[in-house]
Amino acid sequence: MKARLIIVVIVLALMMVVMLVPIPYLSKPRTHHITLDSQRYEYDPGRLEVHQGDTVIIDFTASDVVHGFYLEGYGIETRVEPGLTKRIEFVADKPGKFRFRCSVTCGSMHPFMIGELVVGPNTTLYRAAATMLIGIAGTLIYLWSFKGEQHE
Ligand SMILES: [Cu+2]
Repeated sequence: MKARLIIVVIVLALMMVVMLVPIPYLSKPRTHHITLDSQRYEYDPGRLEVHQGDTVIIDFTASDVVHGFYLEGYGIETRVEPGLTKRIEFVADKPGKFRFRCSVTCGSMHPFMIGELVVGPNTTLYRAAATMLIGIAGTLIYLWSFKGEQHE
C-alpha cells in the first residue's frame, strides 16, 4: 500500500517539475532585433534562428543595388534601395525551416540569393507532451502494481 502511494507522489512530482521548472531563454517569447544586410548575392546573416512565438524585427538594408526579401511560408515580401532601411516585423508563429530569397532581379546569380529562417519548436508543447507521457507511464506502473495481488 505504501509503495503505491510513493509511486503516485513521485509521478505527480515529476509531472510538476517537467511542467513548471523554468528553462530561461527557451520559455518566454522573445523579441529578436536583427539587422539583415543584402548584397550580390547573399544575405548577412544568411541564417536567422528564433523560436516559435518570438517577435522578429528585421531592419533590412542593401549595400550595392536594390534587393528584395521574400519569406516563404510566411508570405512576407519587401524590397529596399541601397542606403535605406526597411523594417520587417512579424511573429514567428509557424515552426520549421523557411527560405527567404531576393525578389528583385539583381544580377546573373540572383536566383541563388537565398537565406534561411529557422523557427525552433515551442517548448510549451514539448513540456505538455512529456507531462502526458509521465502520467501515462505512472498510471501503467500503478496498475501493474496490482497484478500480483489478484492471484493471491
Ligand atoms: Cu536579387
